[in-house]
Amino acid sequence: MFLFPSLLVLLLSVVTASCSETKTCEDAQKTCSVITCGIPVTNGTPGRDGRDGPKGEKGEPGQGLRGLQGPPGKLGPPGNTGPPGISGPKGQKGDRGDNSVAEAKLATLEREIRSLRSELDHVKKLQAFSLGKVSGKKLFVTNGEQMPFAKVKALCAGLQATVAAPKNAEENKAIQDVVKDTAFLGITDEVTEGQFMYVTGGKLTYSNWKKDEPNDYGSGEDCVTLLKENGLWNDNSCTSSFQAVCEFPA
Ligand code: MAN
Ligand code: CA
Ligand code: CA
Repeated sequence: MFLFPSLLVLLLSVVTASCSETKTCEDAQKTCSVITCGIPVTNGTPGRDGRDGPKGEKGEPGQGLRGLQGPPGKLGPPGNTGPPGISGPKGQKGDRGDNSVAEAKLATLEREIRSLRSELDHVKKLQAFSLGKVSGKKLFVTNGEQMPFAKVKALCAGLQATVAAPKNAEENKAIQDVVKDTAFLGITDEVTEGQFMYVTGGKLTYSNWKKDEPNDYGSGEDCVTLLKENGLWNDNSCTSSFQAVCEFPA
């Protein structure tokens, strides 16, 4: 805005200069667009300073000397505990002590073990005899109780035995003879429907199914029972209760 008055003064000076020397004021009126008649024109006072220009680019770094390096910083916190070192070398063997007391105790224990072994052998023979055990043949034992299949498995396992599973007609007859009612056998098709396996592992090598069995009746039957009356097999519900029979190896 304040540039304008200066420009106007300048323009007026030029026009006045070109029109005031040789021509009359009237003549000048014919040729000049701006005319100042009668009043002599002098230059105006200089305008005010313009606004500050934009900030210049950052200068080159100075040539003066750098300041001295400061003092070292404070000591940092201590580091974590390192891993344990490797174990030291093995010590030397100690002196041979007096073993006599320990040796006497050991001799007594060994005598007692021999005696207990002998007594156990005797009890086993008596028990086998009382249960009708025949040498070279499996022993089938029942407590006469009825329970679901899972309980029969647990009961036999607790006796270091397995659920009775006949591998031939003779074993099937031995189980039939020992039970007083329908009993579970250690055979199921729980893994693959229709594929009966021994619970101890492996496919069936002997079976004695009743006519029209197995039929996976109702909501399904994955366990096997032996009928007291004829020794024939029927697939049955594992959650129903039947007599528990365990077998001990021959
Ligand atoms: C009937 C038959 C058998 C089945 C039992 C279930 O005896 O259908 O196949 O296992 O019922 O109680
Ligand atoms: Ca089944
Ligand atoms: Ca059935």
